[in-house]
Amino acid sequence: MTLNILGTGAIGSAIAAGAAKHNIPYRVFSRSPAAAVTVIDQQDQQIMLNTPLSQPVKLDSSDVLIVPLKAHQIASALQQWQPFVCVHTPVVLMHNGMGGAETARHTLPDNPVFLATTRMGALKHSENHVRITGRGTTDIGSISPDIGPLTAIQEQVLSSLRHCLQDVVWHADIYPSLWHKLSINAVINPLTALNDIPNGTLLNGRFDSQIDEICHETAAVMRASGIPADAKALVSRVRDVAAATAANYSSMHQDVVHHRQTEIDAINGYIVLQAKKKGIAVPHNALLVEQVTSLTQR
Ligand code: KPL
Repeated sequence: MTLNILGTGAIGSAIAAGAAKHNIPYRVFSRSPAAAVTVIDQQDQQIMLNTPLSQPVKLDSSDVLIVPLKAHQIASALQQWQPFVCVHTPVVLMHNGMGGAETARHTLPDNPVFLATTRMGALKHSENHVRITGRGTTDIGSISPDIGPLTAIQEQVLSSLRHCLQDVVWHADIYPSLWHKLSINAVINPLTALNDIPNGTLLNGRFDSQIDEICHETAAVMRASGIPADAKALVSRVRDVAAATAANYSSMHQDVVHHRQTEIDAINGYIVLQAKKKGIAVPHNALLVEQVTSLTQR
């Protein structure tokens, strides 16, 4: 199976490096002309990736399209690729927040689509340098929860990703994992961006009541969406991730610093949207959306 990886971001480059190390065929695509990325792995080994291609190529069922882009980039990427994939080409979406599944259902209604979330650490230091900073599990599952054994295509996608990312877990229903990642991002990302702080500073006591309130709202929306959730457990996971990534700046913090569009609509915005559908009040999440949006419109 040939991996076709969109973009030269940290996670996509880490997947490509795994493919290069295990002699799995792969291509990297970048819309704008880009130099080859060098990935430094945890053993300090340097892996020079293939030079990105700037135009899509025709894909068939022996290819997989991997889309580790931001949620707001997915619609235009899938529209660009739609004429180039066949209905059997599997597509893997990996992004913070939610919304990609709906976009894929609309643009590629007949393709096998998978949703994944990873806890692997990878940082892009410069335009063409990525460092893998930590191992972490990648969770993956189909866009519609499965019943029964894995299909051949699911086995192939899982096996290709396992070669590249090692610790990959298949879920018959991926949505609880996606919601749990969302609930962590919904706290750490906006609070670090708004306060211009690294993740660990969220543990200094000053943010405790805000963290509790955001998690209470998110847990209520999760339960109303059929995902078991307990606010106290969410708070404790948020604190664990903030402690484990204490020195890091969140991706939303970095987006704000570099004047890039943030993922606020796919993270807290998604919670607000689902809350509205279920008639749940989520004033803290709504305020975060407003504040981060106005921060980036200045
Ligand atoms: O996923 C992250 C992000 O920055 O987007 C966390 C888990 C918050 C780590 O920084």
